[in-house]
Amino acid sequence: MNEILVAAKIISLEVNKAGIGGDILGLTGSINVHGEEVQKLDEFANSTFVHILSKSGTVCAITSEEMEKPVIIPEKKAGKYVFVMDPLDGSSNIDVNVSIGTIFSIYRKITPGSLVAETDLLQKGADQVAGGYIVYGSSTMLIYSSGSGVHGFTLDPSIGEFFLSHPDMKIPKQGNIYSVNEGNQLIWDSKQINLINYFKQIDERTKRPYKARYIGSMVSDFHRTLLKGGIFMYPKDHKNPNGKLRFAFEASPLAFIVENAGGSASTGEERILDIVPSNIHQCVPLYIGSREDVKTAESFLKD
Ligand code: FDP
Repeated sequence: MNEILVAAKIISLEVNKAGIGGDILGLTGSINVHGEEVQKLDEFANSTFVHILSKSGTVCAITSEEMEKPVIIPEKKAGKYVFVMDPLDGSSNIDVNVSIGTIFSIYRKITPGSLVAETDLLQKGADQVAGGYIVYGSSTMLIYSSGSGVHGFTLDPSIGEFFLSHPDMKIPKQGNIYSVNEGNQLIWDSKQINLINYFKQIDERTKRPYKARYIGSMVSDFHRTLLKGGIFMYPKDHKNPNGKLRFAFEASPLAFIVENAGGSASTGEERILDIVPSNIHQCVPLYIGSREDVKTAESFLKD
């Protein structure tokens, strides 16, 4: 956790001065494994985490949304954990001064011996040792869980330390906000359209109509959902039959957080944390947030 905090402070500083002092905004010119243009800050965040963690003696492998293949740490410096990250989520918001973040998961190496096997890298979401995220927003916050409660820490930039500001966070049982890229409506199936229409209907008892909020940085949309309740969705559509969000780097760590805060996360048909991915870059549809709202989504989406 200490190594993660050091990386977070370095990235936070860089994000806060983006636009001045150096050439850090904009594209690198390369395309990542998901076919997305890589921003300079994506690359900076990725290499900062890899650099710090690979020398920490605590991890044996690092997988990242920005790297096609895992980094395997040489045996001499390897530890017993696998670190999984989306180093800078919400890339399309970097250049417009909107909150972005880092999402991470930590798994224990499960195979004996020094070799890192595929089964170490492709573990069930529920087997995380810890999951969390850092949001670089109006303040920089770390939210994490190691399986007993969710705790939030805010960076005091004047002394460079994180302080416990949000102990034992709980998500409201039901919210009144839905969060989804509604521009995709014409490529959704009818179940998804019916679900959104349900949230828009008027019914005082169930707090409808819900408000619509969509930042387009999952980490920021999720942070609001955790604090205020409601549901964040990235459904499957005709363009992305498995959704757009990555299981290991985005869905699973946030599912771990939300469940530990009393909420739930589902593909619409199954619990996210029950999934064992078949490759490190696998995508899943995602419905995450207040328990009652995710239940409502599932009732529309299950056959
Ligand atoms: P981005 O492409 O900007 O990196 O995972 C990627 C992500 O952002 C999420 O942070 C965000 O919720 C989603 O994609 C936004 O996708 P759309 O632009 O398709 O809505």
